[in-house]
Amino acid sequence: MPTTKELLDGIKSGDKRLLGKAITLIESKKSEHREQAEELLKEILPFTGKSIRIGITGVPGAGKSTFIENFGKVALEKGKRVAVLAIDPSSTINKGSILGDKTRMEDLSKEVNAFIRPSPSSGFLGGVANTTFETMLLCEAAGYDYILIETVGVGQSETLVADITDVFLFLKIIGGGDELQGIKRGIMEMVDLIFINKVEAENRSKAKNTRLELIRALQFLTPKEKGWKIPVLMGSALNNEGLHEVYSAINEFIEVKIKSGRFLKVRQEQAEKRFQYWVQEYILKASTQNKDLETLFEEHKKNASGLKSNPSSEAKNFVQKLLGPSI
Ligand SMILES: Nc1nc2c(ncn2[C@@H]2O[C@H](COP(=O)(O)OP(=O)(O)O)[C@@H](O)[C@H]2O)c(=O)[nH]1
Ligand SMILES: [Mg+2]
Repeated sequence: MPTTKELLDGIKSGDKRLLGKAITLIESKKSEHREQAEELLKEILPFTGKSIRIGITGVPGAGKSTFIENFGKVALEKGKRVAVLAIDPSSTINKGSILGDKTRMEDLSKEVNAFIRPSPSSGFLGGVANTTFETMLLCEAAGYDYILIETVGVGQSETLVADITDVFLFLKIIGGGDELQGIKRGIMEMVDLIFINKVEAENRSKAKNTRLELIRALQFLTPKEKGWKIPVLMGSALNNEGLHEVYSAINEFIEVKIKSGRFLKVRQEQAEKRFQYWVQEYILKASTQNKDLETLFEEHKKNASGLKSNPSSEAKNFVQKLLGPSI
């Protein structure tokens, strides 16, 4: 592993190879790597925070990767630099799907001003989201203006991505049953922008109906950001239609957030959540750092799994022994 200084200089000078190595360091579970990762994160912090962090969700096959490929090109045309990250829960199971995505972003992955990094293929979702958050900071320090995070439209990963991004885009396709499924799934509370994708000549009028249905349904919801009416845009990622409108809408939304002071406030709230995540992580780690504690931890865990004792009281008893009776 290169030294922290080599990684820092490499990241700041736009060296993709060293950025890749730094991300691998962040994703590593080894404690010596974690120490160096913490050191590097401290060094890069002054160079972070300047990008726009965009989360993109939608059911598998909705066209997220195709959208990212062509939306990325729109941003490149405007002289911006684009980084693409992914959180794909299925990758922890079949370790395969991300490869499909890389092939979908073939052009973008060849661009000098674009960087694509698939989701780590191991670890629980919470952890994946955390490494993605830190990977985002590295990409920001490397000077990428837009960080696009693709996730799959399944509950937990959507919430996690909404929790680390500035704007959350829902890619919807028409047909295939109930148009308002997204609303039922409660995703609308998290969404800032909707793009109806795969709208081509043969389904344009149906798409217009879907758009009106969504606009009507959105009237009953309080948007996340005051003064922002969630736009329902439509087009075709494959045919590069409607992507410029999405680009403008995203920038307009960020302006609204900056003017209202919410941009910074939300980032502060998100950093708090990351802090809480790490407190849990370090307490858990401390719980098994020596033989005695580990035995105690296992004992209480066994009581809980023995179903004869309530898990929360076992946890409380254990943490009281770890941190003292003040709990
Ligand atoms: N007709 C049409 N097909 C599209 C469009 N966007 C994506 N696709 C196709 O839909 C399939 C899934 O696309 P992909 O980007 O992998 O979806 P993801 O699973 O959401 O990332 C691929 O065959 C794409 O070529 C579109 O706008 N129109
Ligand atoms: Mg994809």
